[in-house]
Amino acid sequence: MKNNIKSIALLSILFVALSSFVSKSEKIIIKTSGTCDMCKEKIEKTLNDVPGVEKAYFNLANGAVTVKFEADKTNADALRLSISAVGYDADGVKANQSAHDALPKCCQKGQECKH
Ligand SMILES: [Cu+2]
Repeated sequence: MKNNIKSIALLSILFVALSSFVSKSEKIIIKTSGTCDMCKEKIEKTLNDVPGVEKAYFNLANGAVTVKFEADKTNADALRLSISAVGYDADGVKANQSAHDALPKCCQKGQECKH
């Protein structure tokens, strides 16, 4: 009986620890104006440097970046803003203009990367 209570207690502690770990993590997909390898590197690095971001993956095929993050440390709007700050559109958030103009020519909107 004593052992039973012990293992139930242990199990519930484990469950609470696990569920709090799981519920903190969120995943979103943000559409960006990035197009090439350089854009990919820049956007992934920018997001991976944001505190709370677990993993950012930029899909070259459609310019969308998948971000896994801890919901109590950052949020979707903050992530979109950090993409905008380095010169790219992020969903409805327009790119910061001066950051955009400082990008390599082929990474700017309306251009096509051929490398
Ligand atoms: Cu580019």
